[in-house]
Amino acid sequence: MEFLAGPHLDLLPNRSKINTFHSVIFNVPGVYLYGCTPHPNMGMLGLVVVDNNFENIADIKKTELSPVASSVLNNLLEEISLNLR
Ligand SMILES: [Cu+2]
Repeated sequence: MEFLAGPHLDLLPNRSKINTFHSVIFNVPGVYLYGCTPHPNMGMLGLVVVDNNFENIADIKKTELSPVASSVLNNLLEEISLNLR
């Protein structure tokens, strides 16, 4: 996996190795978008919300993705906004 967007991506480790356990400690609050390294544009994406902080959500929405991946991202964003209510 690799991070596609998020606050201070420079502070996070590089993409994971395939079939290897990968752990990340998030020190900066915010929303992080990650994708399966070979297939982010097929929509294999996920979001991590650290410290319930959504300040950078506009940047996440601006991430350039394929039409399929954009639609998956929109669904994920919808889900986290439903969970906020
Ligand atoms: Cu994949």
